[in-house]
Amino acid sequence: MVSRRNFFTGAGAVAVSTALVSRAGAASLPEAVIMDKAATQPPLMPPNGRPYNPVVTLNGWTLPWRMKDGVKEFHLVAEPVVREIAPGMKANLWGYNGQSPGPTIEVVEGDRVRIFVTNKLPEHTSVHWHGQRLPNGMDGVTGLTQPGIDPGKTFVYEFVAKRPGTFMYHPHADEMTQMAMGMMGFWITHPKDHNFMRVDRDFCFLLNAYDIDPGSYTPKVNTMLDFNLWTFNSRAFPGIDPMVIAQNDKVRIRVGNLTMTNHPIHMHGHEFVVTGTDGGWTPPASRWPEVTTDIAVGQMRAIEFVANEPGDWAFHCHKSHHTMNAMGHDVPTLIGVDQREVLGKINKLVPGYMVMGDKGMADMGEMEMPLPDNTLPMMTGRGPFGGIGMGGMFTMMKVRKGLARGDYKDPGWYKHPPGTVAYEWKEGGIAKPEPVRAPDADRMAAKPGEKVLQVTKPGKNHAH
Ligand SMILES: [Cu+2]
Repeated sequence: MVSRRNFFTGAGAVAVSTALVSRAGAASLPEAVIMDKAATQPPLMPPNGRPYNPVVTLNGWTLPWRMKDGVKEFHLVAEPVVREIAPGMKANLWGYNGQSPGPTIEVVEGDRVRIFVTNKLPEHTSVHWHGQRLPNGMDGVTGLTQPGIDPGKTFVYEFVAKRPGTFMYHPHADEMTQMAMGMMGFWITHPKDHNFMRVDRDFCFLLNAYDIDPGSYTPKVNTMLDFNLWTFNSRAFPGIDPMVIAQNDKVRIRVGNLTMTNHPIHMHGHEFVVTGTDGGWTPPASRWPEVTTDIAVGQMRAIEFVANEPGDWAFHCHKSHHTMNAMGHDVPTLIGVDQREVLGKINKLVPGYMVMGDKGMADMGEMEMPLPDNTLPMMTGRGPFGGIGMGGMFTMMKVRKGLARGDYKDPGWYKHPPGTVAYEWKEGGIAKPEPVRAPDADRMAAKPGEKVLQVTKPGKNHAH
């Protein structure tokens, strides 16, 4: 972590210290800690206050606080930030304390919390504490419950964290712009009894989305649906860290959705139950096992399971366009279209033009096509067996035997026990045996060279 105060240390620090101390003393603002890394930070063990089991924010961090007369004091700074979406691509976003999303705030049920919010954006803002029980005037809706926080001003929010559970924070001020630019963060209120619904690993992240043209850095804020970067905590795979888990750990994953559409979040290898929603913990009798849960806009879900199957298990949004990076859209479907003749003609006009997508799009993931600077290829993640063919809202749960408690280091690729990986079939040493098929199978399959794709333009053959 980088402290803003670090700027004042070193030579000359003594000379100016008196002035700084008296100014800080008068203002009494807690330090605004900033983060300069997009990597997942280790859980922040509470240095004071009541004990709790901290969460791990995927590609994020938890904001340290100051304890003052029994009140937990935090300092959020709303400001423009540069966020690395994945190695090779950075975005000009707005966020808090150096990153977008902002830091996770962790408190305990019953804590009195005071949050100082300093606005370093070029326009007014506010912070709404999504899901909290609090005095109406602390709810952060510009114009309705408070005036906007003008650039350069600091506002104070103060309330008791009454209900334990999973929350978010975001502006209610020019929100179409400010949320499209990445202003959001996670909030966890831990239960007073730190053994209540205790888990071994507790992960959290937000679903968000951006529309950034290939080669540019700043999101288009007027986009309503057609986003091209689908992200977990403003990171796109392969920029998203894996969730590292010890075998047989009880695991909770908390997800909040601040995009403009729903996301069916899907887990491989295990079943889970939804143990928490925006409104709190679900009654145990209301839970059922599933492997996908749909998270609507503005919702939070906490899912739980025992990670007893070792491996590298995929964890992703099941909308297939959401596991693609930019360039995934506005590409015509050319499957089955033989472009060789066209290619010859185009090459006379545009030397080096490439045929794309006539056998599907998989080849586009690894294509040696020149991309504009600061652009992520559609699907760049590589695994031990080759290209993973996904980007966007995708990561892995790496479940390993014998990991120490608190060890979140990437353990590398899973080493499969012998005989447990899908393999190529060979018959008598022949790698590509002709499959035996029913006598009339040929009648149903397309013959080589046969025209199987017919495009009918709507309107031509329609009576209306
Ligand atoms: Cu999705």
